[in-house]
Amino acid sequence: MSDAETIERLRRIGWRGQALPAGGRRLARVVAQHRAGYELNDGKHGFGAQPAGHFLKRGLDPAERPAVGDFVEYEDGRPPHILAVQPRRSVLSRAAAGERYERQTIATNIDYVLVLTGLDGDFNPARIERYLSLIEGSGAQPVVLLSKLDLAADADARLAELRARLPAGMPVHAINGKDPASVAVLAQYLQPGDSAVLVGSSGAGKSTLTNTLLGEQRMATGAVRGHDGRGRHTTTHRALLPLPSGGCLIDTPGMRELKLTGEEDLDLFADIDALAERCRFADCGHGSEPGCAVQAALDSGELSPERWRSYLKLRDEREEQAATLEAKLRRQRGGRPLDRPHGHRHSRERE
Ligand SMILES: Nc1nc2c(ncn2[C@@H]2O[C@H](COP(=O)(O)OP(=O)(O)O)[C@@H](O)[C@H]2O)c(=O)[nH]1
Ligand SMILES: [Mg+2]
Ligand SMILES: [Zn+2]
Repeated sequence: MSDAETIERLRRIGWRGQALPAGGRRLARVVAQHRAGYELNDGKHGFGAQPAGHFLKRGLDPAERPAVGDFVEYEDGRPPHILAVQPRRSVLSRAAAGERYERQTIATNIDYVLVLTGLDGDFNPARIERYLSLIEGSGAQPVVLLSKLDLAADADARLAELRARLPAGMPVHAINGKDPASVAVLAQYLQPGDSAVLVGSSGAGKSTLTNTLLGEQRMATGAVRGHDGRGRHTTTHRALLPLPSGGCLIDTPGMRELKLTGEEDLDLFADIDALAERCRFADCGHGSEPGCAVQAALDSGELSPERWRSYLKLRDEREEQAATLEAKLRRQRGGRPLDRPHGHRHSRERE
């Protein structure tokens, strides 16, 4: 196979690099990660691979290990070995649930993050804002999707509520994930060479939508339990799937917890930051202080109480995670202070 053909094949599965690796190394994309190893695809074939020893060293930042979406350099063998991860054009991560601070990579080299929420009991604008905050620094574009349009009586009202609440220009689509005609609106995000990752709670309809886009029932879907609108956890690992449209889709398992990493900017709430700048006191707590611009906006209805609460929750969590991250990095540096504070591009308070 000529280099030109190899490059053409890799382009189709989303590669944007210029030159193929030298030294007999080959290139493929990570399409799945199992406990027992990785699954790669070179644009033509899928095959298993193991990470080289240096990826297994203790103390290695998990963010440096191969993740779904990565283009990796590997050497043939039984099994093939992943030697290096190519630079990523985007990385979507979250903090792992649990006591210790650890960043977990959800997917890399993606162009769009499709945030899927059911228009049933799953509907929750604050959770959508949490996802959007996580996506902000990823390098990928967010797209908000509302599924189960066919089941929702009040879809128009919820759509209007969400559009009013989210920044102008944020794409929001309501769909029936079971209906190919309804999901056709997503073609614009799934053109040849595009990569999109689907995120959302378990039961939101990720696997159902994936199957409709695939044109076949490849992913197991879960029946919704009656009482809470949630599905069973049916997707067990992330998997990247080439679609008939030419794009690639990553289906993720439902993520129970979506902790911020501490590096978010919360640009989604820039208007609230701007409001707070207008408070009479620089250290205003936005409670009962006189001249509080936030309270005035809440009173006038300019700022909704739900959005204010959502912001406070994410802001506090971001601050807490940023402090934990900073402490961890300081420990790793043997107690030396950081030269670069994380996640504080915008100062929260006037100084
Ligand atoms: N009526 C209807 N049901 C849907 C839709 N999307 C998903 N479902 C159902 O919701 C349940 C959970 O869907 P699933 O795709 O397994 O969710 P996942 O956990 O996000 O992968 C299944 O019973 C699906 O048939 C939709 O747009 N309309
Ligand atoms: Mg699923
Ligand atoms: Zn105030």
